[in-house]
Amino acid sequence: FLVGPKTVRIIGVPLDYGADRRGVDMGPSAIRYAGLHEKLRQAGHQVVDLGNLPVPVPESREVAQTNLKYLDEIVKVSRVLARAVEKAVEEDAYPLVLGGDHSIAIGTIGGLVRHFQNLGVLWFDAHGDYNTDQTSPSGNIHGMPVATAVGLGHPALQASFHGRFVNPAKIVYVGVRTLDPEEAQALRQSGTTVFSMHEIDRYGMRDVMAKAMDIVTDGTDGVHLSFDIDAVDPLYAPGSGTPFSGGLTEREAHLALELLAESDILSSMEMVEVNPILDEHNRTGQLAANLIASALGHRII
Ligand code: 5AB
Ligand code: MN
Ligand code: MN
Ligand code: MN
Repeated sequence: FLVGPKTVRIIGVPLDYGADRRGVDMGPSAIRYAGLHEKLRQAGHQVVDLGNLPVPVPESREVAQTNLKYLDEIVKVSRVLARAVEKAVEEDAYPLVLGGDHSIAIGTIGGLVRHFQNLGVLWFDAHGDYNTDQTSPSGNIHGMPVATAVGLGHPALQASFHGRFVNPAKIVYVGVRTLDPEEAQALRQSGTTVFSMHEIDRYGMRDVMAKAMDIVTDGTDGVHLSFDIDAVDPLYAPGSGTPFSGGLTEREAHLALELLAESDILSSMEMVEVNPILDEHNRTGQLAANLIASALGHRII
C-alpha cells in the first residue's frame, strides 16, 4: 500500500451557515454515497464513520444581517468538531472531515492545533479564505477560516483554538485564482505561500507540489489538507456554490493528491463545499470521494 494503514475516522459536518447558497449541508451524504468507505478499505485502511455532528438547519434560526452571519451557530459547531478532531488525533486515528461549507475548517484546525505543536496546512481553493469581519464583502464566515487559523479577525471565532494558532509560514495555498482587494493585500503581508493557477500553469503541478510539501513538512509535526472542491474547475466540479473558472483540471487535482499519498505526509484531511443541489448526478460528490481516496493511496493498479 502507498499510504501506511490508518484508522480513518470520518466526521460529517452538515453545516451551511457559512455560505449564501443552501445545499452544502448535503455534502457529507453525497460523498459517502459515492462509495468512499469501499475505496478507503481497498487502499488498506480501517474506516470508522462517526456519522454527522448535530447541526440545526438555518431555517430554524434567525440570521442577523451582520458581517459575521450565523456567528453563534458556527462557534457552537466548531467547538464540538474541534473536540472530535482532537480526540481522533489523540487516539492515533486519522480525522477525515466531510463538509459542509469551509467555515468548518475553524473547528477542524482548532482541534488540530491543540494536539500538534507546529501544524502545516495545505489549502486547496479558488479563494483565499483570508477575510475577517472587517474586510469581508459578504459577511460569510466560509471566507474567513484561514485568517481565523492564524489568529486574525473576531475573537469569538477563535474560541476553539485555545490561544494556539497556525504559523502562516507553514500554510501553503494551491489553486487560488480570485481574491478580494483587501484580502489580497493582507495575504501579501501574511507570510503564507500562494501557488495560484499562474504558478501551476507555469511550473506544473509536480513542481508546485514538491515545493508545497517541502514547506509544510519542514519543522512541523503534522500536516492537514483542507480541500475546497471549488479549487477544481467548475467544468469538472459543477456542484459548488462559489464556482470560478480557470481552475484545476480533474487530473491536476488527482496528481496533486497522488503525490501527497506517495510521500505519506498527511495526518488529517477535510473535503468541503460540495453542493449536491447544484451538482449533476452527483458528479462532484464522486469527484470528492475519488480525490479523498487518491490522497489516501487508492490506485487503480
Ligand atoms: B470559500 C468571498 N471572498 O469572502 C467572500 O468557498 C468568497 O470557502 C469566499 O473558498 C469563498 O465572501 C469561500 C467573496
Ligand atoms: Mn491533544
Ligand atoms: Mn473556495
Ligand atoms: Mn474555501
